[in-house]
Amino acid sequence: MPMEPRILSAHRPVSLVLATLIALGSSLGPAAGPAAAFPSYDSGYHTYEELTSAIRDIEAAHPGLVKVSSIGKSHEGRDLWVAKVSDNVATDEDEPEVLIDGGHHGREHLSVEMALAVLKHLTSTYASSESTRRRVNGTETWILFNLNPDGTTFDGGGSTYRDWRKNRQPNGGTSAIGTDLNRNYGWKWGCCGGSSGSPPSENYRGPRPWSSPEVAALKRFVDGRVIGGRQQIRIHLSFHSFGRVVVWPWAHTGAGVPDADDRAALAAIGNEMARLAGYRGMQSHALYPTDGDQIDWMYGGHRIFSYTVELADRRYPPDEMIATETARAMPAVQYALDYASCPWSAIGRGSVHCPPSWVKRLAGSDRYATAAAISRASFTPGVPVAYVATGTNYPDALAGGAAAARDGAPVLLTQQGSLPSATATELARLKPGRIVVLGGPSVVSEAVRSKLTGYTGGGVSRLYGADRYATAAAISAAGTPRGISVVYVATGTNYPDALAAIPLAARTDSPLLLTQPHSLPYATARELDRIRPGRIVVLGGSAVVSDKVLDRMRVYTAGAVTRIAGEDRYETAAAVAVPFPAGLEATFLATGTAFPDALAGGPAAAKHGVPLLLVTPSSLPPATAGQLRRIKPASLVVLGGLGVVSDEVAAAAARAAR
Ligand code: 3K0
Ligand code: CA
Ligand code: CA
Ligand code: ZN
Repeated sequence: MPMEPRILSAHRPVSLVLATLIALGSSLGPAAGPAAAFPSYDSGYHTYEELTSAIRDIEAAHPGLVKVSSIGKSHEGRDLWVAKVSDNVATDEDEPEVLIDGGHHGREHLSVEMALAVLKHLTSTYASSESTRRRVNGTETWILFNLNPDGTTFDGGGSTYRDWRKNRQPNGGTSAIGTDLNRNYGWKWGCCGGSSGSPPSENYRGPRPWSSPEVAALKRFVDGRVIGGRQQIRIHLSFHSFGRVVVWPWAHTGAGVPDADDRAALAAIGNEMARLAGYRGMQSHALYPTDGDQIDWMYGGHRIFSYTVELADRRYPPDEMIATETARAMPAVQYALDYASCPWSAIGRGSVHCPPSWVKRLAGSDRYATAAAISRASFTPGVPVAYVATGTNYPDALAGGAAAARDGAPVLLTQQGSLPSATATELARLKPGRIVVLGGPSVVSEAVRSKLTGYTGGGVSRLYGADRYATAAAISAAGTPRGISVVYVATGTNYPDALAAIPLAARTDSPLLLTQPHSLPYATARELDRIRPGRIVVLGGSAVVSDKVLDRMRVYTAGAVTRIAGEDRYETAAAVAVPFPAGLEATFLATGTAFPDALAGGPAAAKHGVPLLLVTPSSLPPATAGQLRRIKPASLVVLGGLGVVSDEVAAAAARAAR
């Protein structure tokens, strides 16, 4: 039973174990003190120790479906156990996730029994029930059994209950113990008279948000479910008791959440869960105002559809009621699992908010990881060459993107002074024949260049000039034959036109040169003079590349100098897509308002022979929609996280493409 010493002794020398135990002192309550029990008439409830072994037994009986871990420790040092339930449970699959928790309030023992009942239900009916299999296999359900094991243990530890709500954290300067965990969340904490600032109060919010180790651990866990810029948890149920109600955000104000569809879907799902359990449903504030509570943070901080479910009709339901009351609420849990993949489908708005499965999003936690994800999705190990450019500006990656597209190679990004781990991991996977660094030592350091030599057998070279124009010219000079049929020229002062041009330039192995809006840089002119292309195509209208500059280029070609242009970057990208045929395997979508997530997209789209269109973070421009309607691609590839291309924009693009 002494959990902590055993874990410590497995990893640390004995003297350190002793020192740690002494340092932790009395906070190691569960290891040191007598095992707590429930009052004898309620022995059907699980003590913390009984709960721990029950969870472990179920995990052992269903190793492929259940994986138990700890999200952290309570104030007194008890592990906060979470069970993940899914098929292939050891793998983080791309499935909608659901979080269920219990035990915020010490005396609400039925909420812990409910969490355990959910685990029992999902595992014990998995083999016999097709609908359980669908729910378990289709989602990744996290069950956090007891957020306040110190409080529940204290409450149940006597011959009668102690009516204890808060955790067991001391408050400096007072003899009052405990923080109300459900007032300690950092969203509108203490804002609105829905909590107390006084330590003796039942609703004491703590000295600051997240001050309780239990709520801080839950925050770390939930924040950690943001992967590739997306919160994986879609629906959250927090079990409490009592009242037989289901409530949803906001709790701190009577106003509904601002987004109309979220507001309607929160209510629709909440009301249906209530109906299924024979409960009442309402916005939390209508029950009574609270602030710093969990569901407001879950929704406000993460846009998770979050519900407090108050079980039963009395404070201390006798243990005979555990089975009936948990069974009564189980249909609400099933409903939540059923709607996790797209909560808005509860109000018939699924196609607006949830892109279909043939829309693939390539995103990482930052620009470097996004570029790596884009590369990983399109390029296979053994590529002849990989290009590496700075991630802090766009010109080098764009001019290099055309060369990469020609070579069937990816562009990856780096910081000036250090190679990001996502880039390193992708290079290790790719094993490129050689590596080309784009830009001089002031943008990609010698240290990074030298580090890159470890990822290829073929050496690392650099291409760069005195400025972005000279760098683009140098990249072109390294691989463009004289007399090539067409050269593309885009502004060097913004990225969208050049980005969209890369897949088109790739069709003729053409280089991409850069120009200033009102004057043709010397390095660009000199490279055009060397190539003497069959014709020159300028990206964008006269506002981005002036007519004067266009005229200056005429001396370098016997053919025409023409524009591909629209009224704005979205129209220009759409015009670039026109030569691509309908019925393509894919079309790429990038944001037209921020370069970092889009930079690596050009060569990847080129690799598939498909165009790259632009969207805003929150809207699908008509010109983009028009090309999607014409091309009708079999799939869409969205570059970057929700912040740069929302699911709503991706879903709108999908509707345009069908
Ligand atoms: O979101 C909520 O409305 C929370 C209600 C919850 C609370 O924290 O006050 N009710 S309880 O304490 O009686 N379980
Ligand atoms: Ca799974
Ligand atoms: Ca997952
Ligand atoms: Zn409660």
